[in-house]
Amino acid sequence: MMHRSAMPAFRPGAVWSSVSECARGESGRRVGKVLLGAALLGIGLKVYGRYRRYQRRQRWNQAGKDVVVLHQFERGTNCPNLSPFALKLETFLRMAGIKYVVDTEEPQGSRNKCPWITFNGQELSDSELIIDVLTQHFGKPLKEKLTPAEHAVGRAVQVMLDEHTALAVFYKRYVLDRGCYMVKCVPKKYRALLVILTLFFFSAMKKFFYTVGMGRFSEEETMFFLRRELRALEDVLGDKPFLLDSTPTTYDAAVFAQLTQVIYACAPEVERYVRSSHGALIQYHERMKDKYWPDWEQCRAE
Ligand SMILES: N[C@@H](CCC(=O)N[C@@H](CS)C(=O)NCC(=O)O)C(=O)O
Repeated sequence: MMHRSAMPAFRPGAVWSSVSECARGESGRRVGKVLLGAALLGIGLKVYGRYRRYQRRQRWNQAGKDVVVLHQFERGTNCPNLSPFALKLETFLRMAGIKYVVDTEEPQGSRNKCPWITFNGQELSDSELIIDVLTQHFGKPLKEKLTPAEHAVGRAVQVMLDEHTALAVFYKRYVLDRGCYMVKCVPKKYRALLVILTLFFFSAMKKFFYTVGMGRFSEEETMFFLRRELRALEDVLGDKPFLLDSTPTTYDAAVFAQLTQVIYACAPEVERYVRSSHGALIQYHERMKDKYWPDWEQCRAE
């Protein structure tokens, strides 16, 4: 072993001169050119990306006064959108008679969440916050005559579905079934990409679901939660045509969107279960579909 005092002293000047000597050599110059090229390409791509982003925003800002630009994922094969939050928002826009155009070039905005909107030059995200802003702006376009207690029931149902039922559906889709059924629900052109992404991000997804809690449960336990929530939803619905009233309210947008995922975009056995055990929910879904999605078939991807 070398004695400490016998070790050669570290001299930064010497290191620098051997690096610069190496860089002056033929291979050093070649490496330098490659690095410079890669850096310039990276900067170029970033600048081009920013420019395209700027151009898109210019275009969206010209959609017209009070016209919503709804940024969301492309249509699914079984239903108009595989994001329940995007489907909720689009359903709300239809219910409220608000003019909108759809963009699928940038489905996740600056908060990296789908959906988001551009509205009168402003960018807004989160389906609930967006519905609230639009409701204020358009002077409560849905004429709801609900008591505070009914509003509370509506909110509780919406939060149950958006924050818990949706997690159970996503967990079944992406982890328990490893995306096998989802592949059939996305347009053909994205199938290979979905398979690669699922393989690549599978452990990250598992970790995410474990962190939020749902990932700690078995398939049987997850389905137990799902069945219990569908039962609760059917009990709140009772024999009313819509969730809380004889006419639809804002809460129906969330119910319809989450129910769509459960029936059409979770798993074939889940769809069979709902059809055989929850006729009232199926009829409710048909009622909403007929009223607000007469173009349902045209809104399905190949
Ligand atoms: N609370 C949000 C939820 C939106 C949301 O989670 N969207 C999903 C798609 S279904 C998403 O963008 N996920 C991407 C991510 O979380 O990184 C809303 O209501 O808009």
